[in-house]
Amino acid sequence: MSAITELGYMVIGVKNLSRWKAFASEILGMEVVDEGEPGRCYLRMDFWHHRFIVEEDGSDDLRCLGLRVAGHEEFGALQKVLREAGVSHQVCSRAEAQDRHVLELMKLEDPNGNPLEIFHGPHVQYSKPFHPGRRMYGRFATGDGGLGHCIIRNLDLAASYSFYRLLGMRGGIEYRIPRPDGSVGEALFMHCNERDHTLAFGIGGSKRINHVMIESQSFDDLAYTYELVQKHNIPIGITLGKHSNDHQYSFYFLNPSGWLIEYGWGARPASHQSEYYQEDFYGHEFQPHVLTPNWDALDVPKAAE
Ligand code: MBD
Ligand code: FE
Repeated sequence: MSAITELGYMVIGVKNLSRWKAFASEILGMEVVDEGEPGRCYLRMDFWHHRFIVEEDGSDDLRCLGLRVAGHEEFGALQKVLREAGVSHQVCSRAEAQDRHVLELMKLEDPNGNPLEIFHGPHVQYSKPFHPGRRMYGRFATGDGGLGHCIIRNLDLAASYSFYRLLGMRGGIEYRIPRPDGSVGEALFMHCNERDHTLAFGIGGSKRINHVMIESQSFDDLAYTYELVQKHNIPIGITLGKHSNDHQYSFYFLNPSGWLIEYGWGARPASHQSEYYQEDFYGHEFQPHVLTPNWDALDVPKAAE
């Protein structure tokens, strides 16, 4: 009744907005929308007003995730669930909701300190067909599966699991990866719709966000993006490979903020039953030498600064 239905939007903070605009359009194929607000642009992937709000705040990190519920009643029911569980949350003003282009909005934090916004009623613009920022063979796979998935900061897998269960998400430990020192690395994956996972925990770095996965409907867009990334010498953090949980064929590369974009194709739907794996099908070699590059030195399209 009160459950999250999708990862609807993300707010990201960046150091260099013009570089992000060029990267989002010319490498990722997203549509950049500038509404004249200083230090802000929007990125579209489909009919929604935006899937990303990009703000030039210098943080180069996730500002918040926008998690959708179905409607007004579900929004109210979730407030009750949070109140009864003692999770603090702030229901936002109409002006704050309007700033996100949604009908109703509340703000809270997960147990890892990741800022969340729960909303219903996104602004969807069917009069404005998606116009990719560069050539695409097909379209992004969004729809009922939301914008994609991301891996965010985790402090305690059990606490993350309980919190997102409260929000109506399902999932569990899906990878138990043996490490050379004999210990085992565990990663938690949670879903809320037919996308295999929407949020994952247990893999990370120093930022709130490790990566966001965006998925193409066409294999040709995966291959074309791979070629573009290589042509512009954008560092690849994890090589092409296929994941065991979502069966997605994907690769990971650095964005101008120094965290990763996973670009994928061909995922299977969520299985709704637990399974675990020790490794992927093939590929997905981690490239440990990939650190935040000097973006000035890369041959990446740069919008007029
Ligand atoms: C994923 O999407 C992912 O990013 C990792 C690290 C493992 C399985 C699926
Ligand atoms: Fe992923």
